[in-house]
Parts: sequence; C-alpha cells; structure tokens
Amino acid sequence: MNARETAQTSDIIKERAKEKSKTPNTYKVILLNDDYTTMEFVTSLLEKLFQKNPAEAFRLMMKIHTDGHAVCGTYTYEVAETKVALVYDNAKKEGFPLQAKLEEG
Ligand code: TYC
Repeated sequence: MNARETAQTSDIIKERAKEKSKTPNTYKVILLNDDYTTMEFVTSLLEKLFQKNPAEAFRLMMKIHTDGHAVCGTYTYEVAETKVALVYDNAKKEGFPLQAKLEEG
C-alpha cells in the first residue's frame, strides 16, 4: 500500500469504530404489571434479582403497579436476557403470570 492508500484505510477503520461505538450496547429489563402476581413476590424478586434494597424494591413494585411497567435495571444483552429468564423461572415456580421484556438503550 502506498502512503495515500494507508491513510485512506486508516480513515475507514476510524469511521467503522465510530459507527460501532454508536450502536446501543445496553438493554433495559422492564417488568410489567398484572392482576394476579402478588406485591410481596414482585418486591422480593426485585431484591433478589435486581439488587434493590427493601425500600427501593417496594417503591419500584408500586411504580409498576400504578404505571403498568418500570425499568428495573440496565445491563449488557447477555445479563439482561438472563435476568428475564430468571424472572420467568421464579414466577413459573409460584404459578404467577409475571411478564418481563427487554428494551434497547
Ligand atoms: N398488580 C399486582 C397486584 O395488585 C402487583 C404487581 C406489581 C404485579 C408489579 C406485577 O410487575 C408487577 N397484586
């Protein structure tokens, strides 16, 4: 490669790195309200899976209850997916229809 080509290649590489850094690499885990899951269960799940203290967990559970949903934490894709799977595992064990979803960003 001549000097000009080397400079062009380096510009292209820098441009690609910039594009990459713009892609969202965090995911929000959102819990949804329903009429059957108990407040106690959601509060304890927020403590156990989302590392909330008892007061934060209760406040967040009430936000989901009144607003219909709330962000419970922001993680890498892999961690966020695992949290959602654990929400479903725990809810299923107790027979609750609790739902969780991921949102980019
Ligand atoms: N709405 C439920 C009740 O009144 C409580 C609840 C809160 C359920 C949050 C789900 O994600 C939830 N028992």
